[in-house]
Amino acid sequence: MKTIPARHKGKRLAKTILVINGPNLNLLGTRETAIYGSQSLADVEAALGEEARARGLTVHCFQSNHEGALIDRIQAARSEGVDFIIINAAALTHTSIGLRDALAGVAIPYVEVHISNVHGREDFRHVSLLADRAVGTLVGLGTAGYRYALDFAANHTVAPAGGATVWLAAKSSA
Ligand code: CA2
Repeated sequence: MKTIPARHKGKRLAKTILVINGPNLNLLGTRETAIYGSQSLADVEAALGEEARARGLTVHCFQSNHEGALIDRIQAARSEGVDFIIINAAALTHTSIGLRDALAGVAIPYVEVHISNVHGREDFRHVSLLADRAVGTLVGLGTAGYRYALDFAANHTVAPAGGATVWLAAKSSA
C-alpha cells in the first residue's frame, strides 16, 4: 500500500484545473512552428481534456489576447472551486503586475508553463513576474509542458475547502 506523507494528511487531491493561455497563443501551430511547434491550441486543449477525463478530473481551458479578460478569468476561478491553475501568460509573463496580483489574490496554486526555452531567448524573456509565486515552472519542453503540468496538478494536494472528492489519510510521516 502506498504510504502518504503526514504533511498531506487531511488534504485532498486537486480535482478542478484551469488552463490559461495568454496573448497570441491562439496562433499556435499556424506560424513560428520552429519555436512553438505545429500543434494548434485546440489540439493542446483537446489532449488535456482527454487526459483529464481519463483521470476523472475537470479541466477548464481559457485563452485571451486581453490582460483584463485573463484577470477576470482568474478572479472567477475562486468562486468556481478551481483547485489548481496552469498558466502560460505568454508576453504578459514578462510585464503584468496585474496578472501577478490576480493570482496572488485568488491564492490558487499555479504552475507556469512556457513552450519555448525563454532563458535561451532575448533578455526580456528571462524575467517572469509570475515565477516566484508559482509552485514551479515548466519551460522549453514544447506543448508537452502542459501535459506534464496537468500530471503534476493531478497529484497536488490542496487544503480541504469545498468540493472535496479524493481524500488522503496519512499512515506515517515521511
Ligand atoms: O514560450 C512560450 O510559451 C511563451 O510564453 C510564448 C510567448 C512569448 O511572448 C513568451 O516569451 C514565451 C509568445 C506566444 C506567441 O505565440 C505564437 C504562436 C504562434 C505564432 C505566433 C505567436
